[in-house]
Amino acid sequence: MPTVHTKPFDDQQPGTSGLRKRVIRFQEPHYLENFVQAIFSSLPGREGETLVLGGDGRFHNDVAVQTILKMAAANGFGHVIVGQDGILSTPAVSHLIRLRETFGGIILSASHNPGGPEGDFGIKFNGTNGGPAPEAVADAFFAASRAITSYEIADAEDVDLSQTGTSKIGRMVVEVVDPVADYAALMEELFDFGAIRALFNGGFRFTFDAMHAVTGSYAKEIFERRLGAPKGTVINGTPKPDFGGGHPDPNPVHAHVIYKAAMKVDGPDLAAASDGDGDRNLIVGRQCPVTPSDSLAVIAANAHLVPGYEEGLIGVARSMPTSAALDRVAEAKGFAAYETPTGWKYFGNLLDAGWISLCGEESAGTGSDHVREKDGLWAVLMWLNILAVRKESVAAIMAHHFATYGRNYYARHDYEGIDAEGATNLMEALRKKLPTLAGQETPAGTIQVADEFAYFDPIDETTSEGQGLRILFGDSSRIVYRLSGTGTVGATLRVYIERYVGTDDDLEMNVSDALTHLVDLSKTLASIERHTGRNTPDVIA
Ligand code: G16
Repeated sequence: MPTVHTKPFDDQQPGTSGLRKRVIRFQEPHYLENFVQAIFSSLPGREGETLVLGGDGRFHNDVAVQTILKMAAANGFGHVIVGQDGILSTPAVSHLIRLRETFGGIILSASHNPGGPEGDFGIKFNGTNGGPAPEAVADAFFAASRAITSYEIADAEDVDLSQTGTSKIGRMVVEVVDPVADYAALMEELFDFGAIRALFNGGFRFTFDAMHAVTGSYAKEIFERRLGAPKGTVINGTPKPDFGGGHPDPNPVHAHVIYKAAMKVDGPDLAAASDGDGDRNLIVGRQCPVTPSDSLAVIAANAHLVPGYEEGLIGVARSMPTSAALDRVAEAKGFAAYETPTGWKYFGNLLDAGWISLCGEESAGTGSDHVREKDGLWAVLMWLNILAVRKESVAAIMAHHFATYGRNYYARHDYEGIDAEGATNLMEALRKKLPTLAGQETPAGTIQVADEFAYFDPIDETTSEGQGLRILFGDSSRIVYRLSGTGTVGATLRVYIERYVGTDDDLEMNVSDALTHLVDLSKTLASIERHTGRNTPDVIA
């Protein structure tokens, strides 16, 4: 097996979710190979083991899959299960790892980031539990990438991935599988397909935007074939390497076609979308957008109506910047609630230990213990199943939810592509200021606590520092600042703004009106304009 000599690249530190860079960076000679070898070299006991491999089909997916197959063979793996045409959604990879009890898997995706030759590419490793490599393992990949001098790659022909079946590279078996079948079967186990079918038969109007990304084939199979939704329910359902020139981010801007349709008086009962690799979701009822944080809370409050969760939830978790709407449900229903840093990898231990059965993030990710990734189609099926049982509109369910638990008004302001040095300076200056802030009176209320979030993992007893700067007010309002770990150009400052109002307060305010004072304060407290040159965010999520 040929050994290829190489030199380290200095930018292969995984971020919030694996290594994400521009496609052109990944196309540089040895760049992908170095990182793959860094992964393999950091994983003892891989000899003869089985790996799952697939990606969201974005530009460079096909090339990278062939390279990784040859490297897996040269690195001693015995078997690779790969999705047909090299395609598997992120939750489907997680499921396959668990179903087939494999050593782990490699996912090729830059999630909701744009694709195509000018777009982004990414790679991450998921372990034997099906979840993203924990921080310490990702750090080991980075350390290995900095010390690399050579990599192993089999001298072999490309494998035909267009048909399911098995072939070999040297002694390693390559098994090409249908990307959809096992995942769809899992969904049938968790949800009441009969009830959802009856919902569609009763004239319920649903539209799903697959954004020319990986969920197209999954959504057509599940919604149109197995659940009997009318043909055409799934739009943009053909996966394309450049996502049809779009940006596969399921938000009101990029999924505007279904969003606008749902906001009309005669719009569909439910509009939904997923992202590049199928782990994020967007939920919009007729004239009723649902924030990811609220969606998570509603799912937690109603999960017992769904067969896979009818015994009730054990516990729940959310990432720190996610609104505390989930906590209100947990408190009322008597299950434990945990607060973790941003990144699905931090839920893994809690899920594996059986401490939580449901979790989610403000960044449009919701999931449960059925896999170890967030799962876009699962979230949509959750809503469909809940709607089928409750026989109410999304708006009625939301109104009832707020009337029961109160409402967490919430917005995330993103300042994108800002100068990295300015972003670091902003965070550093604010960090220094934190000790002086508690007790300060502001137009948004009195600051009670100002600190930097650190997470102590109760299972493996590790601590993750530096996970966001928090300004907390006495009425449960808060402002949180952190820098994104998924961007590929400059830095992105995320400012999360939240205000809780109780059930006897105004539950129907316009969100920006409800948050005005906090938004103004978020800008002055951190001197955003001085450090970034921007006074308004690029995106309000
Ligand atoms: C990834 C992670 C999520 C995280 C999100 C945003 O999602 O898996 O856990 O919440 O990035 O991270 P950041 O705020 O650092 O950009 P995805 O869907 O991009 O893989």
